[in-house]
Amino acid sequence: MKSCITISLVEEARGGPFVFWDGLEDGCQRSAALGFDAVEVFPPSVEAVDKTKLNELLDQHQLRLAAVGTGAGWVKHGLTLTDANPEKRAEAISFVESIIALAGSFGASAIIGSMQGRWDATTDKDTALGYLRDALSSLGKTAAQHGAPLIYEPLNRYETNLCNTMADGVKLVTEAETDNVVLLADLFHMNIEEADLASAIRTGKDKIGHVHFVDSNRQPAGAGHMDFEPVVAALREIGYDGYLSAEAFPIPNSQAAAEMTIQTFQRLVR
Ligand code: LER
Ligand code: MN
Repeated sequence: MKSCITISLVEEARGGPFVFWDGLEDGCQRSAALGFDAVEVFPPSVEAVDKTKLNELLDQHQLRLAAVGTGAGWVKHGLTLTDANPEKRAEAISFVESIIALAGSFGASAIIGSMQGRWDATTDKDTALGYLRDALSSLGKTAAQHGAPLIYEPLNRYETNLCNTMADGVKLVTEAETDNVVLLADLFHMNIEEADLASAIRTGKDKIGHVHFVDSNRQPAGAGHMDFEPVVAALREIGYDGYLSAEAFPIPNSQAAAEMTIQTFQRLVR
């Protein structure tokens, strides 16, 4: 398993659960200094990312780009893949496609989390899940053309009412018309929704393609009451060899959160 840490470039999301907030240069430099293997970037749009500069930074610091988040599609542009309006759904698809192309050029995956949206009075649950399944089918195939899996993230009940658990996620990605969609096991969401995190990981099995590594209170791993040993043991048991990516609040600050994360990672994994 490899270490990874998040860098948010979305001003509107300030206060959210990302570790670094002060640009790609600062985030890459600090991550590399602590020995992280990779970074996960949360951009406002593809236009906001200077690809040449990012390439140089990754090269210079010997870092990989693990994944690129699409959450700004929702936070900044109000788009979801389950919007009742077909034009908005199409816009949401093209936003994600642009992120898939950006991520793919670095051999990285795009992540669909909050862009999944929710069902409501205008769109019932089956209809919304149908939209989501169709979107994952189409976007998963697009991601395959860019040489990387598409990552889909079940979220806790306060963020979506579509898919809250690993079991829900397995059902959804298994129904998609492609096997190129994998699941993101975010330990914070799982701590709210799952009866047992280790058995949920066993349920996700070979479908799990990314992990958000964070404590029970969404603070850096080591700052809450998460029992990480059985979680890591279950990840080993299923043969997971992807990233443990720190998606956590920068508490008490970005640098200290990154330091705590890498210490916990080394204690558990190395
Ligand atoms: C949202 O809560 C989350 O966990 C992110 O990874 C997805 O946007
Ligand atoms: Mn997450």
